[in-house]
Amino acid sequence: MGYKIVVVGATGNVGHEMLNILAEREFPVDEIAALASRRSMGTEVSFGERTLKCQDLEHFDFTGWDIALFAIGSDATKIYAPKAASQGCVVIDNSSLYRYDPDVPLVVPEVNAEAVDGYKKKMIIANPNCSTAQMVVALKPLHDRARIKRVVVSTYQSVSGSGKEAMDELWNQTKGMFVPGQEVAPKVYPKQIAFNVIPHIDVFLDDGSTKEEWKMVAETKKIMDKSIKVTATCVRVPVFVGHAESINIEFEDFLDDDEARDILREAPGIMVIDKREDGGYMTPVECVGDYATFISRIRQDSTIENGLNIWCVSDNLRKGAALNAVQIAETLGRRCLKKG
Ligand code: 2RA
Repeated sequence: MGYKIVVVGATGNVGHEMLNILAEREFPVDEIAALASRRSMGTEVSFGERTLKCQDLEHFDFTGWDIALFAIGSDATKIYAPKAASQGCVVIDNSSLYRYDPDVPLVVPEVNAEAVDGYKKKMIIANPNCSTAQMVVALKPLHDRARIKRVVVSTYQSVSGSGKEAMDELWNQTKGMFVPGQEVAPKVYPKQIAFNVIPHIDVFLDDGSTKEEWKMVAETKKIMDKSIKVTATCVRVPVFVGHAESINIEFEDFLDDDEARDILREAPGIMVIDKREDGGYMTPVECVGDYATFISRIRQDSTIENGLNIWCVSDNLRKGAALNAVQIAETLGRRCLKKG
């Protein structure tokens, strides 16, 4: 006895990955529906060996469906998530719309799986921002051992985080650099992304930070511990898939790098690739398609009493979005929606 699953936004980067991962992990699916906007109605998407034809989200009735994985923008989510919830279908939402709602659990199963138990309040569970998800997976085991006081993180975020149009812009802009007359002006991004880095993701806030940076602060506090101080600088880089992060951590208690490495090696969802030699670390192009959050460059920060530096890399479409959403569904099934 399995679940009736809906994937909303099935034609986008994350929606595609949700279908792939549901199939890869053999999630117990009795029935599955792929939904998209009216203009994408009829579009075929893969679910393992099967091909699904996208149905129209606007007229879909969620009654009798168990879980809906949402991978659409906040504006559309605002319309359809409450509709699905009111029809008895639990929504796992990848947009930022509900992440900061005190009545909606914000969940990374390796960190706060028990939070899914609170789904009944709104029948909605929120998926964190991609840059937050990989970071809290890395921080949680270290926090449990030596209590984190402060985190300083710089991110190197791939263009797939902005969607397919951004990936096309990077590709065409890069090609255009070498073919006279085929230059491609910035459109998705305010400046050239090819052979460049852009210290600006999402909108600017009054204090000079960006909303992407604010998300990492607010979400880390909600998922892990509101006492942790976080400051972030989020940067877009000319990489197609895979986010990387340089994370500086200050603890309450001393934690040496060898012990930290041992702790991380045993922690859920983490793969440590950390040798002090050429190539002894993970890079974004190598993480694509993997489930793991990779940790490298583990070393003491001797400029403060209890400091550590780490390098963290993960597939932003997987652990950063689709995989985490499917893991939430798995956790929800185990803890709250037992079948059969
Ligand atoms: C980005 N985190 O990388 C944002 C949304 N996926 O663009």
